[in-house]
Amino acid sequence: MATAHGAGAQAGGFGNWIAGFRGRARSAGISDRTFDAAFAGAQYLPDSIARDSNQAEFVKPLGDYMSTAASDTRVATGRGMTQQYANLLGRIEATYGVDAHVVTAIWGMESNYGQRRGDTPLISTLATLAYDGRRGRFFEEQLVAALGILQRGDVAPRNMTGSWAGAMGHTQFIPTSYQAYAVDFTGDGRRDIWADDPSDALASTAAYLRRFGWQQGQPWGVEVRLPRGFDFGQSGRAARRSPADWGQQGVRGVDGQMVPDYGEAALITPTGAGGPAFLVFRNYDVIGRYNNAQAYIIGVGHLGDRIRGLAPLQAAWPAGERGLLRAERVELQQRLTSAGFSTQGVDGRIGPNSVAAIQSYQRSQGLTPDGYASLRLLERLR
Ligand SMILES: [Ca+2]
Repeated sequence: MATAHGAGAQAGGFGNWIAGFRGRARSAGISDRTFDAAFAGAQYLPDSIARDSNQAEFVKPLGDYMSTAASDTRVATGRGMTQQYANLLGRIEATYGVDAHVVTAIWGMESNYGQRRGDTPLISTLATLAYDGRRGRFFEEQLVAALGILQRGDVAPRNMTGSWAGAMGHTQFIPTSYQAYAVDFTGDGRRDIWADDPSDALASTAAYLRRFGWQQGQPWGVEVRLPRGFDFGQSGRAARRSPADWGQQGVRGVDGQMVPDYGEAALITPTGAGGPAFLVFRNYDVIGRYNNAQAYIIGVGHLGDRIRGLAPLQAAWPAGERGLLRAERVELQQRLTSAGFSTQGVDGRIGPNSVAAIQSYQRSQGLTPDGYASLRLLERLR
């Protein structure tokens, strides 16, 4: 680990690492000419390492996350963008069959509509993280992809910038995703996701969602109301039924009507019985291919809905309650198992067995069996 080295030793080690990496890049088809142009002026960036190491696990309360993700300002700016770029977004929607408000929402989440595309030199960032980071292999793969992008001539080395973690452009593609999915929508032969003009970046995002099965006109999810005495054992991302089946269980839209048949849906309650409930459709999983964190998917989906003109959520998120850290999830599993509610293993991941164990425990305590691994539940078990 570099933390044991002095700064000078680090710089020297970095130079040696680049020299060794040249051979591996060559084997991956990168010419010396591309390599030299890319690494001219490349620097070790201690900030990237510090930020990567300090990415301490912090689980923001979902309500706090959502109030930023779909803040009034971000909604208003997004609506402005759909007007300013109505023509472009309309053509992208017609080409890829992905709803324009969802593309706009990803743009808002990833770079605040292009305002924060990242201005760190990408090759320096990726080389630093490949040399010195805790995920060296991953970043070396990204670095090779980035050199491939330069070799193809999509962007000049000086314009290839990104975030401290190597995500690039308006919608923050990592180099391997760019290589696989980015498109040239302007027709100039270059897939330019870095320029002020967001055309290629937004089209690339639509192409990506289409590739993973986006169904035009299908919502990501709809907020629902659950009937009194609802059996939470049916909830969870894996259990899919038709909206009509859910309707028979008493599940209704917040308008009191049956949820229209957009396809099979799972019922999720991200903060347990004490917060919003949603029926989520296939498009929920498609957004998850961008970033599979539940908060992110709901954030994008809801921001898109607000941009489209739909109302805020009706149910309130529970205030101030954060999610469990990994060590706490492990402890929860251990305590449930010792109390006679086996989670069938202790891995820190709250899967179906853990949910079932939580529900059994909740029933035994006369609590609503929503299976939600909350801090309060852990405290009760301590
Ligand atoms: Ca282009």
